[in-house]
Amino acid sequence: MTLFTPTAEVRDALAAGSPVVALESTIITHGMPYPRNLDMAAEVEATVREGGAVPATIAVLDGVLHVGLTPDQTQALAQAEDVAKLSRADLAVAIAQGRTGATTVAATMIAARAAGIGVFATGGIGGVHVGAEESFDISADLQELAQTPVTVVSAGAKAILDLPKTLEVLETLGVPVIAFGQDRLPAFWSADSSHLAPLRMDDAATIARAQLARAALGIPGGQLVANPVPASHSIPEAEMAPIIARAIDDARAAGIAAKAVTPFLLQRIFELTGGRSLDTNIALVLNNARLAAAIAVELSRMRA
Ligand code: PSU
Repeated sequence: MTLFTPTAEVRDALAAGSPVVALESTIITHGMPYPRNLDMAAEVEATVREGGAVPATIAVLDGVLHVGLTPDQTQALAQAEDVAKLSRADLAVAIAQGRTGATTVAATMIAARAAGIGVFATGGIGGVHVGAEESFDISADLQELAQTPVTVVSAGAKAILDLPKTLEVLETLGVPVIAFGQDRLPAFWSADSSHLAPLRMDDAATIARAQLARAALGIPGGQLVANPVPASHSIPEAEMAPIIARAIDDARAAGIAAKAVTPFLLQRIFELTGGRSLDTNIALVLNNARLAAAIAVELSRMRA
């Protein structure tokens, strides 16, 4: 059974030990509207290339786990409706059933590990949802970070979440949460937040070295890098807070649950900010792609 299908470019890069950065596809299908999602997907790949690494966007297409997509495949995914959102629980099922699905942070980490890719750029990870004490809604992304040895470059956990509870769970699971270049945790759309980050690092080489040290010690799991969105696109936490609270109220009133919560909230916040949240989301993904490429370059150098 073929585990995954890389593009020729990704296969050659992996065989040569050259830098490769994994990219997820849920952000394309469930995170942004068409055609901005398609433009974002192309730009993020171009940014990884500019940084000296090969991009590998991951998705399941008709039961095949692709590591690296062609422009046509990306276009089809960006326009498709009713694509499944695949996490740890359903990735293998989608392959067995010949289905098409986009991979979340958790599923992308699993595919990256299987392919031998150590670094992955996304927007924001899932985490503990507001009201989780009632709903028990905690993203599978957190468990994945505890188990799968991939460094995930994000702008923090998405600010729609309960950030203090998300940090607590990550601490319990032994996941290093590393703010890049600052002491405080970024909060997705906001470069700064009221929460102190557990760890801080200031350069890509140290992040790569920590990943190798972790592996050498036999500690399972990955690292979460929280990279603040550039100041030019940051929306202050105080400005986002009432908008996020309103979106969460709307989700409750509409009875939105489980996998539908995050896409609903992102779309509602897009409407409530008059589209500004999407510009910021795209800016932060590109910024994360830049840093992920730099980490991948360092990793490849250190492994050589
Ligand atoms: N980052 C973004 N937009 C997104 C996501 C990340 O900028 O839509 C996706 C990721 O795939 C992440 C998922 O794994 O949201 C979290 O969903 P949930 O809370 O249902 O686990």
